Amino acid sequence: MYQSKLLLTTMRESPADAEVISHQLLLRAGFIRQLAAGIYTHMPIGLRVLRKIEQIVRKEMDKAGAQEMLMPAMQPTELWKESGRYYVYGPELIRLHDRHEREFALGPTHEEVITSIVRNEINSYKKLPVTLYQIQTKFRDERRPRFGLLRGREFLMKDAYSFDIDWNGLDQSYWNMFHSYHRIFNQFGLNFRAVEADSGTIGGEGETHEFMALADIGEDTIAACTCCEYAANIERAESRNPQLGVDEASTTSQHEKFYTPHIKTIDQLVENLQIDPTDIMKTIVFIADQRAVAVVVRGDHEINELKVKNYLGAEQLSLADSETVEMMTGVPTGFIGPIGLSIPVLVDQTVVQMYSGIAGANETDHHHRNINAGRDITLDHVGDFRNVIEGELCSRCNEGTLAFHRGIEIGHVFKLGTKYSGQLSATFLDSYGKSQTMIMGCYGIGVSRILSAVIEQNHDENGMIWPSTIAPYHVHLIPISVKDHLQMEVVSELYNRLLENGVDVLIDDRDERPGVKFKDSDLIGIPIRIVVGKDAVNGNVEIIKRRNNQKEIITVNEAFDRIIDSIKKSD
Ligand code: 9G3
Repeated sequence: MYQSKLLLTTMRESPADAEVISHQLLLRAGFIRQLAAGIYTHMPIGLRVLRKIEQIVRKEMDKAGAQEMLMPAMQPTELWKESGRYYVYGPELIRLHDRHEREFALGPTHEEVITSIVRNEINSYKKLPVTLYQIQTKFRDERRPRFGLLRGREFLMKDAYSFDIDWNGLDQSYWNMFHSYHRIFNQFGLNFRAVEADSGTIGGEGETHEFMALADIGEDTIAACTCCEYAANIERAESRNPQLGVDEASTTSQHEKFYTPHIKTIDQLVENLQIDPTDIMKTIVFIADQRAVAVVVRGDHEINELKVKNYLGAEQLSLADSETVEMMTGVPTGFIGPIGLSIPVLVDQTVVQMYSGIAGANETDHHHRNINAGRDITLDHVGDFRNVIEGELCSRCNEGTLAFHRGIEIGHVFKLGTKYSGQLSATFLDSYGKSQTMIMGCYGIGVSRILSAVIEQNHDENGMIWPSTIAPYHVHLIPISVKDHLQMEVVSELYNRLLENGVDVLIDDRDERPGVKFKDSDLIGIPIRIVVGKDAVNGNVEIIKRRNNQKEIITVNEAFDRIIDSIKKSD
């Protein structure tokens, strides 16, 4: 491609509203242009990367035995009423009416659509299992789109759906997809982790994993063991509680109430009583589906609302405000405690081991001390209700500890079970002729989000650094003077040889100063640069590797061989 022809406008400065480096570089390098908040055009050079990402995804999906299809973006909302999700999603689900006043949703995902197709096409176990996928635009009206392609309102997703006759079949489909995801993300050169995740609103009975590209600006926090493979989204991560010696638990005196005027918060307790947060049994009241529940964790721990919600199987969970607390328990906030409460009490397993704790006495200006959890608290509900803390022991192996990382979710795989096939009656006749419900899984990759994740992990102060597998071009061929016939001879001869060997080449044939060309070349991050200058007369050119800025004077033939080799090694 000749750069004088390519629609490519680079910018020296990045727009103020671009907060993260990937968003800044995508704009400055002319890869994307914003049409509206969270809605972007992929310009020609950006689309080349997007298409290469798609092709790698497609190749691995096909290798995994999945079949590609393309579903509509416009979905009749009747399907969402059938699945019961029509009322679950609010303004994020974009709805419209056609000319006949029929209501449609712009597809944010396609569980309902794919299940409605498969239920019509498959009715025998002989046609199962099947995994179907598409690479298609999704619409989600995010309240706060930001970070460019990382959180858009219209974006490209690969979404796959598997249908099996039983749970064992789903297990095979799930791990088949799981391993193909590793192959895909490795080809992008991404530093990623597959982490145990929470199946969230999509529900489904099974396990689920998120694929996280490690990046400081990532919205998710993951806990990964320093020794073994364990890694989990903080939403569900567990740690191993060090077992306290039993003898301490029996040596404390009876718990007693004592006067604590206006001492309401953890800090005030610590300040006034000269104690440590680990001595406190922090009790917080939540409203779970309109019912009040109290949750007790140690003073230095944070309550994990998702763990509480999942334990209760609640649809909604929110912190109770102080009026509600007073109304529900008769006790003012700040003096709530686990002993003698009229509402259910969920006690974190770490609290159960405490033998001389301090907590609100459920009476204004009073607390209890010397609380021995095993002796003094009704332990109807004991579980893991807290966030893990960095450095805690791994719950899976015996030597590792948990390290925290920020991550960008680039993939998500779910075991859905019969959540959709049940609701939409996707059934089949088994080998005994008995009607059974298909067992489903679903598997997503944020295709357009990959561009940003790769840039976040591969850039320097001069711009992007693309791995050759998805670079917009493999080689940037730069003549120093386009008016010098010899230089242009060498350029076009090398260009044609490379093109014949399937190498993607961009020639910077603009009549610009070398400095301008080199700055632009650094910005768009093409992995190999070949500069053709005065030394061409001796048959020499300069090769520059974008990743480590390694430079070398070599002959044109050596340059050709180096380029072919490096693409084969694929970076
Ligand atoms: C909606 C809206 C937003 C959504 C969903 C539904 C996320 C929704 C979860 C998934 C699960 C999997 C198949 C590919 C992999 C991910 N945001 N999810 O279901 F109506 Cl507005 O999309 N879907």
